[in-house]
Amino acid sequence: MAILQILQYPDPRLHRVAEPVVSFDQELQRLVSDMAETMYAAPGVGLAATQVDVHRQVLLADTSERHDDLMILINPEILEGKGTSDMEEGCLSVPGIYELVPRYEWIRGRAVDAAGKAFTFEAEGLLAVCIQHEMDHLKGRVFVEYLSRLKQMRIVSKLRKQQRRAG
Ligand code: K1U
Ligand code: ZN
Repeated sequence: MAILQILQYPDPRLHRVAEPVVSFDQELQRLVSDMAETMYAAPGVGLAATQVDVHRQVLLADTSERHDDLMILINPEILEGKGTSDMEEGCLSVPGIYELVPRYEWIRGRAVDAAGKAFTFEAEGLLAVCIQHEMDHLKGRVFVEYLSRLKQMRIVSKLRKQQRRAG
C-alpha cells in the first residue's frame, strides 16, 4: 500500500471528468487500497480518485469513528435524493476551508464494488453529503465552485499563500 499525493485546489487536474471503470483487475484493487490508506492518513472521511490524479469513477467514504466501515463506490449514480443538508463541508484538496453548499440530506444510489458486482445503497447525514461531494470530484467539480466568485477568489488567494509558506 502507498500514500498518494492529493492534488491541491486550484490545480486544473481537479477539473478532469473521470471515465467509468471497465476493468476490475489488480490495478483497480491496488488503487482502492492506496486510496484507503491515503484517506485514513490525511485524515479524511472521503476521497475521490480525481484527487489523486487518477481519472476513473472510483470513490471511497468512511464516516465511522473507528474507521471500520469503508464504502467503495465505483461508477456511482444517485437515483433519488431528499431533504436539504445544513452541514458545512471540507475538502482535502482545499485545506482549511469549510462551507455550506446545497446537498441532499438523504440519497439512494447504485454503484459497483471492486469486484464489479452491482449494488444499491442509501445514505444520510454526513455520509450522504460526503458521497455527493466525492461524486462532484468525479465530474471535475470542487465544492468551492458553488460559492460566489468573490469567495472563490478569496479562497484561491488564501490557499496560494498557504502553499507558498509550505514551500
Ligand atoms: O473529498 C475530500 O477531500 C474529503 C473530505 C470529504 C468531506 C468531508 C465533509 C463533508 C463533505 C465531504 C474530507 O474528508 S475533509 C476532512 C474532514 O471533513 C474530516 C476529517 C477527519 C474527521 C472528520 C472529518
Ligand atoms: Zn473534496
